Amino acid sequence: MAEINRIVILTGAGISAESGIDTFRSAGGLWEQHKVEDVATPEGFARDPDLVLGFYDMRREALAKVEPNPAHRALAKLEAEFAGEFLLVTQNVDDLHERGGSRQVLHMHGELKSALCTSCEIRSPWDDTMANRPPCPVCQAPTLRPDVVWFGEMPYQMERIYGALGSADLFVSIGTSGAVYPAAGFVQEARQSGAQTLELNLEPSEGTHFFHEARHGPAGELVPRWVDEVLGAALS
Ligand code: BV8
Repeated sequence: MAEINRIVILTGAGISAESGIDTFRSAGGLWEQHKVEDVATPEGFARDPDLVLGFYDMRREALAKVEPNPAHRALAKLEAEFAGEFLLVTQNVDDLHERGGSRQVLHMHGELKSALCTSCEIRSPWDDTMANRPPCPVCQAPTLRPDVVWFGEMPYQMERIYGALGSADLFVSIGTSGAVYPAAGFVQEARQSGAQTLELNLEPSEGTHFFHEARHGPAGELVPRWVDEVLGAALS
């Protein structure tokens, strides 16, 4: 294995599937239960805020019923023990990476446990409902929305992500279908700057042909094994 000093990891809904959180595109998945344009767009929120706030209240409450799995914990171990630079970017809005022990998690699509006030535009940690229009903890206006990135909105911290992709030695994509941009384009960005690229996913993703290597199976098995390899190689 070539010298690896800078690792960028991208995760998607597949890493939380074994914890019992629905993925989006699987049979019976979130996007089969709810129309994307109704619950995950600014237009949908303007049209029916009760529906959207209720949708995210349901997902926030469900977090109390799930636990991180071995894949989350393995990435926390890699962060703690890898001597080089490490950036974990997730498309997930759940808090299982943090509860699995990860300290630095870049939520490019936002977080369920954060509220964004559309009056003062300040974000506040949030672990309650929003459909009842609670007051903003800062300006008291009853104008909180989920602090998540909806379709058509700009994902968070894109400069930092592109910067890390531009200098990565290794880019690893875990549990994502590669269907949503700009995240789905990261593998090409990383390759263009000379990084090795690896896909760990239950099945080939839409972008599987862009990766140097792809391993298919459950993240709960693939990720701990891969992390031991990286940490093992670092020791030899
Ligand atoms: C934007 C938050 C401007 C809310 C989400 C270029 C081409 C075409 C379209 C576009 C384009 N650029 C932009 C677009 C439009 C759009 C887009 O991509 N549309 C798609 C549908 C075609 N993108 C946007 O609107 C983005 N904004 O572009 O702004 C801009 C322009 C330039 C530069 C910057 C910005 C904003 C998109 C974000 C929307 N918000 N989430 C919420 O969560 O409710 S997206 C949401 O869906 C997730 O965050 C995630 O990103 C996506 C779901 O994907 P996955 O996580 O991969 O989940 P999925 O179910 O699809 O797949 C799961 C995978 O896991 C499967 O492969 C399965 O095999 C695997 N798996 C299952 N079990 C396991 C497993 N793997 C391992 N182990 C298991 N046990």
